[in-house]
Amino acid sequence: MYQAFREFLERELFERFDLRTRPIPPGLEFNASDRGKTSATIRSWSYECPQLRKIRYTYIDAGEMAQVFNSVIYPSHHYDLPLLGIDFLTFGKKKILVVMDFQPLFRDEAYQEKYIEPMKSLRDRYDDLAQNLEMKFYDANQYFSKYLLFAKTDAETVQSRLFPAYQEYIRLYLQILEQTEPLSDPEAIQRVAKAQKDYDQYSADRDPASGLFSSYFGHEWAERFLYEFLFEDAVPLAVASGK
Ligand code: BLA
Repeated sequence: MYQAFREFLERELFERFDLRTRPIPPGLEFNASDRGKTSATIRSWSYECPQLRKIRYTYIDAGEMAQVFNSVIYPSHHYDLPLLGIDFLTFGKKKILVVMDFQPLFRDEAYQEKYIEPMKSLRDRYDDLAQNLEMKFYDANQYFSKYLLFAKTDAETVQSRLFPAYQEYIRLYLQILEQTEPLSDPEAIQRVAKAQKDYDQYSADRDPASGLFSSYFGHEWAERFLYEFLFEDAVPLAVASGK
């Protein structure tokens, strides 16, 4: 269902950047489960280049039970750009939830103006995909912008509306990256590094997918996937609290 989305992202990135494969820890790149009624596979890709220190995307294919495409792009610490976050989920025939955003690292006016306002006209044209739904797991005021796409929708709209919106968001993001001057002040660079690390911790602590990973692939694998791949700069809660 989202394969064309994955292929588009891949093509855009490979055309613009000199990408190298970024290693994925052993055993986490692919897994298959036959625990449920239908079999499920999970496959991940990761790349890097001088401007983007971590590109990762994951596809879960559990046939009609679940189709998931999830991605985060982390710029180099020399760019204070938001992260590009994508989470497209289809469960069964009915439930489709799509989220896409430039996930801000900072919340000051100047930052909003520079990195978030450019999304406005796009978001206005895809108003139907920005439904102001309430967040249960995350806090909309942390690492989400006011122009995020967040919708409960249907398969038809995924093709007719989400696909073009997605392409425009990605192109805009890469265009902003190309126009942004890298930081040179070590303190500014440190601040970005810290904000990106905090994003990983925040996301790992709240990730609504850990139950899903556990149910298909077991708790141990799920924990490794979360803390060694998806959000590798986060430490597990029990460790963080010293237990
Ligand atoms: C929600 N994301 C969800 C849910 C799941 C995932 C299972 C809950 C759906 C429900 O309501 O039942 C799945 N999250 C995943 C998967 C991965 C993951 C499969 O990290 C990893 C492979 N989530 C992101 C990113 C964004 C994001 C990058 O990982 C940003 C665009 C957003 N996901 C997001 C939001 C929700 C969500 C906003 C709704 C959660 C809420 O209500 O608070």
